[in-house]
Amino acid sequence: MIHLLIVGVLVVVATLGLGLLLTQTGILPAQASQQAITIDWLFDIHFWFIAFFVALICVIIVYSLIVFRRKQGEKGDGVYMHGNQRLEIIWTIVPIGIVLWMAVIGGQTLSDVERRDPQAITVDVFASQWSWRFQYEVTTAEGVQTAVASDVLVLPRNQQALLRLHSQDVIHSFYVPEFRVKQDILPGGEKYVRELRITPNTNGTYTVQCAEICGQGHYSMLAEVQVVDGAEFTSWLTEQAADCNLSDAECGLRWAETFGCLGCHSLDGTAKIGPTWLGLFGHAVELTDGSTVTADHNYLLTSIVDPNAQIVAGYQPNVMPQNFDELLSEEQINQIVAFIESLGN
Ligand code: HEC
Ligand SMILES: [Cu+2]
Repeated sequence: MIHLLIVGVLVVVATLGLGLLLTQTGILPAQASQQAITIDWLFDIHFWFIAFFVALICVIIVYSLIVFRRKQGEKGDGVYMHGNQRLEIIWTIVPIGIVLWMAVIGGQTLSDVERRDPQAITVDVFASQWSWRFQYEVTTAEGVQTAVASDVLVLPRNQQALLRLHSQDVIHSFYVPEFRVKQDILPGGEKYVRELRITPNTNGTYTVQCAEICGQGHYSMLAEVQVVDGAEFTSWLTEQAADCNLSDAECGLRWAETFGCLGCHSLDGTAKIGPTWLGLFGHAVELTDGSTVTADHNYLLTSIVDPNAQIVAGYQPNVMPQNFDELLSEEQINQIVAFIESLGN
């Protein structure tokens, strides 16, 4: 009886220590969405169960090892016990009850996390090796429907965002640890578009990281996420929807940012996944077939709309996306070329 009491007390103490360590010491990232609160609630319940069972098992083992060890002069094995029906019924019923209850709260949490808000704003997310593009539908003051593309995901606080996830090549995965929720992104067109709902509740800057190995540049597939006040979001969107009224080269830089070119091309001479744009225009480029061409206006244009036509020596074909002639307008492509030309000498 005294053994039972000591083990009981030790289990309670160990459970408390381990449980508090797991739930109170901030081993999870900060919470920045409504969904994160719900998911962490479920997490904490699991942490407490884990703490209890680890404590139960470890305390009994360690206690037995020490207290019931074979003492000097003792002979033979311990007494075997079998066939305790009452115990067997208890250790069958109790775990079944726990598992069923966890299934119920798991289901409730899932439906809570996926709850649909009819007021949700929609953002189309385009993942490709190895960049992110976010597209918003906007109606301008003149009543014209237009799309805004951005390389930063800006979301208003306390409003549900419905992300529609598209992949242009392989399987990617959308994951912002502070939002907790995660969703794989499948190629294959509209039929395979997956949805993810997030209600950010804390202003700040976060990072979306691809959570599915997707090729040699997977590690670099990151994008910034900004959660801002509703009013700030609206003015940001309006500003983005306005036509680019800067110089051609400046607009070109803007498109190169929003369409993810700068994930692969540097502006400072360093090689990334693709060649740098610094000092490219007007200079000789060596190609994989051994020939040399001058990077003139036409060469740049072709490199963008038909990248496989000429492959730069030391690089692979099919790494640069092949669909920029569909994604970008002719004007946008010309502005990007103007921007690359401005980096020429
Ligand atoms: C996933 C990485 C990636 C992205 C994104 C990407 N490129 Fe490339 N790009 C490459 C690679 C790799 C090469 C070299 C192989 C080749 O010639 O196709 C290249 C080559 C080029 C070249 C020829 C460079 C030279 O030194 O001759 C130009 C111009 C270019 N890209 C423009 C763009 C533009 C504009 C965008 C965005 C609209 C873009 N790229 C997006 C990977 C990328
Ligand atoms: Cu990816």
